[in-house]
Amino acid sequence: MSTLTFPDDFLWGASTSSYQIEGALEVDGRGPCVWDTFTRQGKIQDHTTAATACDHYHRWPEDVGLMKAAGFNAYRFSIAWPRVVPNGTGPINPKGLDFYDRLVDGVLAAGIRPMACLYHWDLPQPLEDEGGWQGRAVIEPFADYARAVAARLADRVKDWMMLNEPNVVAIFGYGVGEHAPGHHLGEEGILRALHHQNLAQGAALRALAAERSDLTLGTVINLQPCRAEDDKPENIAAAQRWDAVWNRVPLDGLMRGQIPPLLAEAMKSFVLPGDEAKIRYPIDLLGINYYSRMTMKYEAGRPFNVFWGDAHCDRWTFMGWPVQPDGLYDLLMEFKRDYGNPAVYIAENGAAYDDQVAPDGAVHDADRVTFLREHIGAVGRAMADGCNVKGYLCWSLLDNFEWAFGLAKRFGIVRVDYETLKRTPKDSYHFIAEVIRNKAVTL
Ligand code: IFM
Repeated sequence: MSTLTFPDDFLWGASTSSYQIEGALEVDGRGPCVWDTFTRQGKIQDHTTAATACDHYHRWPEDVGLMKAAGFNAYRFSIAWPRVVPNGTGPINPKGLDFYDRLVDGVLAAGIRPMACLYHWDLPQPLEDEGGWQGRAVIEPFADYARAVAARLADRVKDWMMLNEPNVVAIFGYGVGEHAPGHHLGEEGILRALHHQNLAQGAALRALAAERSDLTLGTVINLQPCRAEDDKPENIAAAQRWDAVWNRVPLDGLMRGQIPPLLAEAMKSFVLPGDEAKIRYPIDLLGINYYSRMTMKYEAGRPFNVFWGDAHCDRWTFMGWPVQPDGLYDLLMEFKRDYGNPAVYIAENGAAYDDQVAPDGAVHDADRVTFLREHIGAVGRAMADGCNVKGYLCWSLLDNFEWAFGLAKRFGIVRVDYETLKRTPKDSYHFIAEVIRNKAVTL
């Protein structure tokens, strides 16, 4: 057994996103978003919707109480763009901002640092109707929305994340149609969506920096180490291509103002002169989401001729994702080596399992406890080896609407009964509370 300790000022908590937990989709002037449309089109596997989800919109005081009781000192949540600007552009909806105003006051009163993310996938439908992330019409509205939110909240919220996982939006939303808005636009659609999110992010970062100088500005990217399945040249090349798309377009765009050389030709028709300078920004804090590594091989007919899976793993989550805590350690060490060790925090890490309520009324989610222990351990090991990690926020506080999978996949450390909306802290919740109390994890 070994014990890894964490500094006193380490950030501990969880992340959530507006669409996945709030419900109240037609309340207080909220406008429609792409996920409302996608859900109505019958694209959700278990045919559930996010209409109620966890009803966090009304039950947030209870949820903040749960965070406080677990000893959290940080909470990353997202703000719903369609609540604040129902048409995506134009008039602000004060009632939408009122909700986040109350939430932020409640989070602060609980002694928790609110970390706000501006875009966790709920693109206002009117902006999608204008081409969404395929074009530039979204960029200025995003910066305007960022300004409007900051004008109301930045006196109290100091940590601002622009986007969450732009690569997932681009690949699954615009490339292969598995997420909203459901387009099958292939490689070019993916790269366009990535580039325009990068531009919107750059514009919003500059807008917030111009408003106030006391903010910690950043974004959230899910980085996944891409490895070739074997040493066949075509598989090595496939891994390099996918690394360029998945990791480097968002990361090198932001940190270096660079389009990955491997993709320069494919992106040249829509990258305009001066764009590189616009997408680069010296952020203060990067949120890294980590779930697993990706193992790649060549497969013709798929975007970028790449297939990913993982043949080299013996443990899987209920999502079918491999359990690879070493991948998190490797990722942090590689990031330190390649990007000069800037401040990062784990903005999401967690697992869905097929949780059941036991006869004693509790949820004994031993697999999730092991998952969290091993991944927090990987973070601790990377820190002991010099990585500049400031915090660990698990995904997620509550079971929630897992996008195209609906309510069936449960990621929460707190169970939500979707009939009664009763919250039940799982064993993993108590485990995290113990880690926070001890400022240490034992492996
Ligand atoms: O639920 C999602 C979240 O919205 C973004 N990151 C991955 C999570 C699990 O799929």
